Amino acid sequence: MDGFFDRVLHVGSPNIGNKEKFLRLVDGIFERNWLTNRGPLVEQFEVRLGDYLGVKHCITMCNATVALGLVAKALDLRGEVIIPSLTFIATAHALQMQGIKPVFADIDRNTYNLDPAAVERMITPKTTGIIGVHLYSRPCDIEGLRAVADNYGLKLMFDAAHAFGCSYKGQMIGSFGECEVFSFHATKFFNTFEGGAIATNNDDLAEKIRLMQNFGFNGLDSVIYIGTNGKMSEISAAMGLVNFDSLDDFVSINKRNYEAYKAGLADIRGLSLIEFDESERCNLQYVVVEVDDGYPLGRDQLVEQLRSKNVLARKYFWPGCHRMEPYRTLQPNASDVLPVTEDVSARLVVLPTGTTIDETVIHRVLEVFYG
Ligand code: T4K
Repeated sequence: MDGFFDRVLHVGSPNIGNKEKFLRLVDGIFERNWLTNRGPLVEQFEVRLGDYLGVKHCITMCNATVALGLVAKALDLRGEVIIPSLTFIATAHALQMQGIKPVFADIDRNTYNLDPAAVERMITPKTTGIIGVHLYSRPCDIEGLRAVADNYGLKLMFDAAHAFGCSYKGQMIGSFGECEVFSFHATKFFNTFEGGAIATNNDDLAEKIRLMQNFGFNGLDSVIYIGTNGKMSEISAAMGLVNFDSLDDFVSINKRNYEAYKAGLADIRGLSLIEFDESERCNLQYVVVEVDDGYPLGRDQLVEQLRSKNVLARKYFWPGCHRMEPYRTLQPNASDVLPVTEDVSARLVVLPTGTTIDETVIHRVLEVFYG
């Protein structure tokens, strides 16, 4: 089986729509000589995003990490904010960079998302907010988190980096909590090279975010907030507009790939593919397998086997933010309250999907699992 794949199969291989249309849009950018700072493509893209998500405001951003930090500031989050540890490090860093302590709460064993009861246990007088992460496209227990937030007077927002195009109880992710933050990074199923967006139905918050993403300017010579440079460029918006036209195709391909993995893994003892609620919309951008004790290889051995065949499987998001710096040093006892996070993160393998692979490739990837 050596030399199995002659190219590396990546988890985050970008999906790219119609290149000719993209190049035409790029020509227009050069003709107008307008590259960034709310150009016409960014404005068009925001309208399309808002319509698609059914949300009043959708503000494009340079990336989701800056967006998370900006929103934390705009919502006046301070002291401590509760988040999961099983997430990309950006969720924690966006807070820590603002001098806010990310407090890690444990997750639900079945959904891998924040467990509202665990969140409640982590609340202290310093807590000001909760950031739920819709991990691997599966929505958080939004109602459960809402109840906790309301009971304690906390702000609730969501890191929806994985959940563009997904729904919760029939409503698109994007309009829950104070706001939701999407990532359109190259490795996401829908990308704008780098990029992201903040979606909200709150008019005041939207206005504030718009100013804060442009240094806080509210006119040529006037600044009214502390702000940053969080703007999306025209070239990214062009990519977004083009990829939008292929959005349904990207989802269908992910679905086809997911079904191929599901059929192939069904009979292998000790491996389970994460499942999605068929009644909801889902982008299926991560194919995540949990390795149980019944499988002959440990998770790390399996990943090594895959990598030896050029399948660059990932261990997202092992070992959890709490075991990475600076949190490992600042919060040395965090793991005491994260038994589910610790167990789950040591078992997950994320496999390649998206438009650059197909069922034939997946059948060969599956051969590695059969041993
Ligand atoms: N919140 C959550 C829950 C997130 O998952 C993320 C990002 C964020 C917030 C922050 O969003 P952004 O600020 O990035 O908008 C990658 C992505 O860089 C990151 O966006 C993503 N989550 C995370 C899950 O994955 P790395 O460090 O694993 O990336 P890297 O360079 O190892 O690339 C992943 C795979 O994709 C590799 O096998 C190579 C392949 N790849 C990558 C790029 C960039 C390609 O084939 N082509 C490419 O153009 O973080």
